[in-house]
Amino acid sequence: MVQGISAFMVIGLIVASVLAGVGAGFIASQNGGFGGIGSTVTQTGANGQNSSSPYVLSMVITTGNTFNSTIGDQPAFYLLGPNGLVSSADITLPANSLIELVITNFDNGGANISAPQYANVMGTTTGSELVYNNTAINSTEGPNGMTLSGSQSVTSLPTSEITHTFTVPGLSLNLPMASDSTIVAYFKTGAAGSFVWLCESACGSGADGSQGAMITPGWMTGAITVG
Ligand SMILES: [Cu+2]
Repeated sequence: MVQGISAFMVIGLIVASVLAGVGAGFIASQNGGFGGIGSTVTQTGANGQNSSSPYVLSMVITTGNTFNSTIGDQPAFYLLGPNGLVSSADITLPANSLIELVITNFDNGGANISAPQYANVMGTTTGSELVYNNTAINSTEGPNGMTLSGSQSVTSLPTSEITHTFTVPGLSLNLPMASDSTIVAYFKTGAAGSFVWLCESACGSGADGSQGAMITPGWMTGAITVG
């Protein structure tokens, strides 16, 4: 009986520790940091009203993914879930919600964007995106370059620095990604619906780079279900 009570108390301590950890994540998220993975935390504010932290969508762009024996390696977007990387072919987001999108890009190759507008950050709540650890931009720093200290808020990127974009035309969202960098951006979903996400930087195969990964769900395009 005594042992049973002890075990119960240990479980209680573990639960309390987890809750404390979630609280810390909420604070970091409000400061523009990394809040967690696919989590929504509801807190009660000082005014007694509930407020929610963003729903966090974490993505990773890797290289060295074998597309097939003819084309070879292609870059790909993945979702970062609780058990590791999973396909980005189908993304689900809550409706009418603030989304914190974190994309970590391990690709250092450049690719031409399909139109100049895709160098601009579009559709975020702040009109900007935060860029972290962009070694490529640091190395080409000049009169129009950027000096990064922790992170920098940008409204566009030099076209020569862009390796991929995360673009959702139906949400008017465009997030340019520079080499070897992480971005954090915030946007809001509206009513339930189905959307397409894609990359507007010609990083695929074929003569103009628009084939292969560029047109294959789970690589450089996919579906977003808001609901
Ligand atoms: Cu791409």
